[in-house]
This record gives sequence, structure tokens and C-alpha cells, in this order.
Amino acid sequence: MTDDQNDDFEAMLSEALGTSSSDAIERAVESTAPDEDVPPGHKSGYVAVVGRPNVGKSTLINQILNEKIAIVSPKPQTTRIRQLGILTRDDAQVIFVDTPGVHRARDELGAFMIEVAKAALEDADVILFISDTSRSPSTEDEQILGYLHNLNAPEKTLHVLNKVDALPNPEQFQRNFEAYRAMLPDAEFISTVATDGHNVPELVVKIIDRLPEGPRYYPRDQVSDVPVREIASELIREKVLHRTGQEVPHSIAVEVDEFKRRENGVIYIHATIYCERDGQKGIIIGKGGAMLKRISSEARTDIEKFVDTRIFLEVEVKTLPNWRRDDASLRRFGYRI
Ligand SMILES: Nc1nc2c(ncn2[C@@H]2O[C@H](COP(=O)(O)OP(=O)(O)OP(=O)(O)O)[C@@H](O)[C@H]2O)c(=O)[nH]1
Ligand SMILES: [Mg+2]
Repeated sequence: MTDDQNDDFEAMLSEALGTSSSDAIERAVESTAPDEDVPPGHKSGYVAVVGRPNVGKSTLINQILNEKIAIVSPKPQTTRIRQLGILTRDDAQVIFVDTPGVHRARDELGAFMIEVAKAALEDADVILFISDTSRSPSTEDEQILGYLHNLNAPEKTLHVLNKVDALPNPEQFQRNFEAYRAMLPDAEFISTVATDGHNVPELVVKIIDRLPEGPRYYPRDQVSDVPVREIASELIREKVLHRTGQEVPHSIAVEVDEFKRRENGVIYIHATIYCERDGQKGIIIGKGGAMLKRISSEARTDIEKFVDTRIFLEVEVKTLPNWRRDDASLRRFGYRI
């Protein structure tokens, strides 16, 4: 821009804003200042939510936020990326870090997922170690204990004994409960039911007690750091996870290729489900396309709920052999740090 053009641009901006552009910039800077209007004693910080796959980490975060920001399924290894769930109250801002379940990695995708969980532990002010009380402890729980031990910060850890509603019988409950408590005898613990919210408000109180004083890092109305586009692709992946079994859930990735608003206000989304083999593609599409139709329709309902607008969703399925071991594909789907 020449100086003249620059002046014109400034004038246009001032007119549009009803003020000088430098004032507008000042205001924008002020409104994003992190400690804006927080009361004295305001607390904030990061809470890493870790555990083996399927213990209810994402369910718990959705329950605390009263909003579905993370996908959930009965299949292990549902969560693949680090995602924030942000709880803002007048007195505190709690930034939950949902992590992939810690397991023994069998491919590069698995190795990435474990790195994500470990990295979240290092940055955390508070750690929630989630156990599934309906099952006995496993080597995966031991693996997590090893990470916690290396951090050497026992006062940061809260042990959450989840799924206390799903116990086979009282003796088994007692055995599982004691076995978990023996793993972390010095940590404070609480039993919860993430699906119905039992003891969840009490857990939030314990978390906030442990947070340091600090500013509000995110705007009041922000509940997650995951872009809408990404949430849409996750919701589609969730529907595939619910509808398919065997190795299919682990073999898919979803990419949203197009996301735009049409003149009639409807949001148009085109997404591709990638799987590793043609046989899996056949399962996802189903007889006469019936399965894919069901997956798309369920995903559309959930995405509409999230964006609060009508959407038109088109989904296709492609085969991308061995993508879970291929560096370029992992990077493309966001599974690389
Ligand atoms: N009965 C019962 N089921 C629960 C509870 N919490 C979660 N679940 C169920 O457990 C399953 C796994 O929940 P997720 O929230 O996806 O578990 P996760 O720990 O995030 O799993 P990964 O992302 O795979 O590591 C889902 O079917 C949930 O509905 C609970 O307290 N009681
Ligand atoms: Mg999860």
C-alpha cells in the first residue's frame, strides 16, 4: 500500500468503526487481556485427564461442561488427539485436557496417542487419574502409574474411581476398589459415575481447591479449542465407531474436505472416511449404501445440534492402505505433534 492508500484505508476503517483505528486496536487488545474483570483470588489452570482406554475420560469432561465437546464410544482408543474442555465460572477457569487412553502401542498412530497423554501430564496443574472400577487394574494402569511416579508430584493427583454404577457384584466391587486404592495410596480419591454426574460437582470442588491463583486464559464463552470443522469430523468418526466392530474403528480417519455456508443459510459439509482395506470400505458403506446412510444421518443430527444450524452433509468412503503407519498420512490427519 502507498501512504495515500494507507490513509484511505485508515479513514474507511475509522468510519466503519465510528472511531480511529488505533482506538479500535487498543480496545481489541484490552478485550483479549487475560485477566479482564476477574475477582481477587480467581483460580485457573490445566487439568490433565488420563487413564487407560474406555474408562470414561471424555464422558466425564462432557458431563462437567454439560456440552458434548469430545466424542465417546464403548470401543477403546476413541480419543486420538489432545482436546481442551474449558469450564469458566466467576471464581475460576478450569482447562481440562482430554487425552487418548494409555495402551501398548502397535503402530505409529498408537505411539502418537501415548505421547499426547504423556505431554499433557507434564504441563498439568492437577492430574485426574481415572480408573474403571467395574474392571480390575491392568498393565495399562501400571504404565500410567510409572509416568505419575516419574513426575514426582503426588500432591497434584486426584484418583477418580469411575463407573461405580457398573459393578458386577459387591465382592468384586470391594476387590477392584481396594486394588485401585492400593496403586495410589497417598492420593486423594473420589468415586464417580461420569454418565449420570454422580459426585461430579464434588470432584470439581476438589479440582478448584488445588488450582493456583491465575487469570482467565480463554474468553468466557469458549468451551473448547477444537475447531468446528474438526468437531464435525470427530462426530462422523464417532458414528462409525458405534456402528462397526472388529478392526474397523481403529482403521478409520475422517477428513472434512469442504465446509461452507450456502446462500440459503444451510451449511454444506463434504467429508471423507478413510479406511485401510476394501473389505472395511464395504462394511462402512453397507448393503445398497444403507450403513453409510445411517452413519451420515446420525452425524448430521449431532453436528446440527452443535452448530445450531441446518446442515447438508455428504460423506464418501475411500481406501488408504496402511495410513496408520505412514508419516505423511498421519500428519495430514493431525496425528503428529
Ligand atoms: N456405566 C457407566 N458407563 C460409563 C461411565 N463413564 C463412561 N461410561 C461409558 O464408557 C464408555 C467409554 O467412555 P469414553 O468417555 O469414550 O472413555 P474414554 O476414557 O474417553 O476412552 P478413550 O477415548 O478410548 O481413551 C462409553 O460407552 C461411556 O458411555 C460410568 O460412570 N458408568
Ligand atoms: Mg476419550
